[in-house]
Amino acid sequence: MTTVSRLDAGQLDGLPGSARQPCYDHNATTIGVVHLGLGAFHRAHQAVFFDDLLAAGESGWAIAGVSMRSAGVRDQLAPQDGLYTLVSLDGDQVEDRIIGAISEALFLGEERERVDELLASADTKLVTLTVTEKAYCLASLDGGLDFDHPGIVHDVAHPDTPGTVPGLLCRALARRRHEGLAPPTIMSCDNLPNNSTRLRRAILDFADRAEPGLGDWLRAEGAFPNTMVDRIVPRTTEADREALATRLGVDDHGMVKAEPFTQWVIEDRFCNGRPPLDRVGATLVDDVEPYELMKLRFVLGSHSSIAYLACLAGIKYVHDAMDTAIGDLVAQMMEHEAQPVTALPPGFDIAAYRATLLARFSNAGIMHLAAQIAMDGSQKVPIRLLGTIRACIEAGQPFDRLALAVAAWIRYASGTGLNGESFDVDDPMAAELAAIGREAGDDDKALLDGFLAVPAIFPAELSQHPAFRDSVGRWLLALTEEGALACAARAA
Ligand code: CS2
Repeated sequence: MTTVSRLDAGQLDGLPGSARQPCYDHNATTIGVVHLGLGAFHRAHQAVFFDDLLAAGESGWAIAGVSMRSAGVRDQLAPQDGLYTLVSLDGDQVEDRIIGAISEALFLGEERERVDELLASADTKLVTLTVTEKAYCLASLDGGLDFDHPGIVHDVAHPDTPGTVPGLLCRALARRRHEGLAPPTIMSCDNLPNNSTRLRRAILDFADRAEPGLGDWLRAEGAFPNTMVDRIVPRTTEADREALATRLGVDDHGMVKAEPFTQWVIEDRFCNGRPPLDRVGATLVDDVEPYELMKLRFVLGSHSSIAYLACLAGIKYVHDAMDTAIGDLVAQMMEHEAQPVTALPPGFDIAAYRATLLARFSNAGIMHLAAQIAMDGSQKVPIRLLGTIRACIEAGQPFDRLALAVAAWIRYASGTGLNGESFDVDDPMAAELAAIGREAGDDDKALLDGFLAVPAIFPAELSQHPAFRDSVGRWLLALTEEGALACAARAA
């Protein structure tokens, strides 16, 4: 392999013409956004919109990215001036783009003082987050802050060194209030419905407990716009980095890869400046909910269905699964089970949206691992599959294809596949669910009863619903007897 040096600002001019580069003066920008959760999705999605904004002359919207839990991404980006390559893949088409929007990459555990300074800065007008819902420390999906959460217990007792998102933001907000500064707009970009509303609940609960008056000040002065974010961003591999090094002649430790499709729908509600993201392709709306439901029920429900059936069928990549009956199944599932119960945005072309989505899943260029999507099923299945099934039941609509996907997840999460193979289930509840699987052994009825008895996943209205139990139970048995592809073909 040619000798390559690390990507940094000094090399931008020398990169091969194939690499699209920042077309603005990095030094002339000001940090206006603090982002918590410096993962691949942020770097392939929001940061790209802000890079376009900076290129459009809006120089006050550079980003300081903060990793909350580890120094890994900071150590990747800081030595290369926050620069990284976004590799966009569509079949055999590859586009390399150097993103410069992240001016600083920080790790809270080692750079708290700088993080505090940025959160309290008058230049900081927006805080965005991709930290996953677990980091909100909510007692339940629709509940308030969990004051028994170990991190919250710590932050209440040690307000000067908070480690949780609610604790960290409340400390910064209290400082801004004391210094007479307006709060920044706080915008979640996590994959869940009413994302910023849920985050607002966690922050207000902490504020009410931590400092008299802070919560009411936030209720009066703050803004927490909900958002829907969409871009498939598979995990980057060493082979991806080596291919990039061959193309550009640089070793980019912070590269990310993604599909070309990207969508950002934002509730048009800001309290401290308004980033003109609609100038660079984002959609500013009054009501995000229809877009959230579409994302949840069409994109994520299909993704999880593909993931579990593919894993049971021994298929590694999403695009390969789309070439089998699994692709037919999700096409029919979207049209005949998700669509009849989902209120769409006015005038929305749902047939075109479904066709685009099937093409996105079939994109062989991104090499999306089914196992990556299969992670955290105990958190994902309730909102991606069970929510749609509940809507179908309420509307008297069929949900047999969705029930097959639920049965596939149960079999997968049991830890033992259809041929007795073991799955390395990456899930906060993996141990509990594997224990149910072991207890059930080869008895599919016992496996069904064991899983449906977990209230954190299956609410009583489902676990005690005869048609739901019957449909999932029949598919569990059929998966054992016929296999995943035969079931997908029969259900499609
Ligand atoms: C995927 C999502 O890993 C997963 O759970 O379903 O990351 C999905 O690729 C994105 O939300 C698409 O916008």
